[in-house]
Amino acid sequence: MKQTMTAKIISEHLVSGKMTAGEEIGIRIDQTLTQDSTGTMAYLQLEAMNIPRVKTKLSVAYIDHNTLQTGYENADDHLYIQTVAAKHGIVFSKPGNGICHQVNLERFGRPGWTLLGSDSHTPTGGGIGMLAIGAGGLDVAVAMAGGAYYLKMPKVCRVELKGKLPAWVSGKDIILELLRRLTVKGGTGRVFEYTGEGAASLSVPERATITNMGAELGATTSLFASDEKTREFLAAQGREDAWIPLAPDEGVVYDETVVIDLSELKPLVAKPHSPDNVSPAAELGDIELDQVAIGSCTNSSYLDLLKVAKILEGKQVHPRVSLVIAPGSRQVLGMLSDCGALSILLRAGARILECACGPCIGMGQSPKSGGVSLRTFNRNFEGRSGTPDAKVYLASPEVAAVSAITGRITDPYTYGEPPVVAMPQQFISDDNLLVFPPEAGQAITVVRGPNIKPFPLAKPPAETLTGQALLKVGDNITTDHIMPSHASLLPYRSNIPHLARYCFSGVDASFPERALAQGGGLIVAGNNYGQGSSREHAALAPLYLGIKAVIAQSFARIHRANLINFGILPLLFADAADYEGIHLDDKLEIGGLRSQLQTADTLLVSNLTTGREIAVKWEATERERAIILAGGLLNYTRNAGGVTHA
Ligand code: MIC
Ligand code: SF4
Repeated sequence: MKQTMTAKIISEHLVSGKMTAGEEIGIRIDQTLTQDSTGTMAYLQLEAMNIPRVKTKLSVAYIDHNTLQTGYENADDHLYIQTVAAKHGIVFSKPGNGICHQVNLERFGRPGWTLLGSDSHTPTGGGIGMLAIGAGGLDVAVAMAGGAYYLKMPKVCRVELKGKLPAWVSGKDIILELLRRLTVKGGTGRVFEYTGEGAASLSVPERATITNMGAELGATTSLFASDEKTREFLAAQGREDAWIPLAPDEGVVYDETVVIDLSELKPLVAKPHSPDNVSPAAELGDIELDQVAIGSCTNSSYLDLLKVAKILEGKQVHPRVSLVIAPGSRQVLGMLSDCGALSILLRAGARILECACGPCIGMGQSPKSGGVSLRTFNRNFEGRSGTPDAKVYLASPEVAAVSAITGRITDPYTYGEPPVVAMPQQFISDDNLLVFPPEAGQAITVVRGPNIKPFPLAKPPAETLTGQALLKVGDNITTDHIMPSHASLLPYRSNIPHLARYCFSGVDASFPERALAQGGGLIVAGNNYGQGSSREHAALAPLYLGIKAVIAQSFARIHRANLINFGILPLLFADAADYEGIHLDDKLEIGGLRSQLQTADTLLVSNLTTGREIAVKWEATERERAIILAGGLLNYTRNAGGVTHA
């Protein structure tokens, strides 16, 4: 039978289930990655599983998010991760080595392998033909312990890229175009496979920009073929042995097809406050900028920054604008330095930041109040920059560099000839900031500073669920709304009691206090609840506050899995219109819960305040039912006597 690339990789890794779209499948995971803001929790969970060494072919722990060390907390977490990684046979990437997705692509990614990462942008690896999926830290911990990763078999959507990119248009514009067409929920339950002459013509970094931002579509992951360009990229990284060919079978039938004619694309910009709010740069009107930020796991490759340097050569950053540049990895920074591009950037007036996530997650460089920032990043959710009323626009490095000079969002088309850059024959990589784990059997003390706190454990549900609707929110609520993350909160990712005080702080600051006073309750939401990050904290903080269920019109994939993993029920309105029938503070009750959770697909919720009864869907697999009944994935794993090996 003819197969897509997705089907080829999944069938080689399948441990349970049928490969029919929508059915639950379990797959073996070859490689895992964690980063520090989700990693602390993931490793505490791995420790709770009592596994001496990881069972994957390779696991890497990156430090890239929490690198502003304004107190002891982040450094405590780094040392905990470093020592726990050494103990369990995990490679440790020190702070300063770069952003997990960029470094993983350069140094560890392999076409045809599966990668599970505790970060939603793990699909970056799809740029070299890796089936790379983002998940909550607990799912990644289970994979490190040798367990399968369970997901719904996605639909496979072909994105046919026709023609050639015009001058000044690049990979970022392709994914922004897809976001414009399909929106932030358009990719739910899907893998996007990029094919056609346009896909073949893109460089690996451009492919990785596209697969990275597939996360913004809500996609399970995205894939490019592993072709000659991939082989050349891996060879230039000194890793040609990692290359295998991967392509869809000729004539394979896809579940869906989208066609993009590259020659018709223009430089695009996503406007505040959503990555799908996209317009051509030329049609935005006159938007004055206070800041331009170049970097993040989306656009911080050597080729991206070389283009920026060529545009800025001999020019000056506009007096009003602060231009900040965070190279994606030490390899990128080293190469910019060696070829002289770094001096060009400095002379033009750029502020060079550490190779880390930095401003993308509000770790420094928050704009002025009401400030306007143009960024090459992937997310522009309200408040994410650390400045609640800032306006963040997203665009390609080309648009960002030209706009840094003009001081306003500028279509670079008006700017002259585009920069021409070529893929280097050889990347430099010294790997000095990678710490490889010692052989098994050595005595290693895991160091836990005062910032490391135990995490809350869910309890099996009671027979009757009663509680108030403590919060009612609309569509597309992000994990940044649920559990905000910026320089002052990120250091507490291993301290849930502290974090929980800020749960939903930008939406309704009284929520944590009300939830604790009521002994918990429920949340009511619209479509695509929990989009964005993989952070489990968006489930753990509500769990700590006593939230027992979320009733929504639909959920984002990773967040739904996180809710189940931490024993919170994700329920769907059977009739979307019933959303209107629940008001803030209404008292809700679900009777006969435990027995129904086992088999029922529909549950009845009594609104004790209005006297109405509504139906909610409990569309769960057998495994998910068992996890909820056990009170979360850790309890479930313990009851099963440990992780069952894939
Ligand atoms: C993000 O971009 O939102 C993050 C910060 O990388 C998150 C992970 C986290 O919250 O720690 C993600 O994308 O999963
Ligand atoms: Fe880091 Fe931003 Fe990428 Fe998240 S999206 S991994 S914060 S660079």
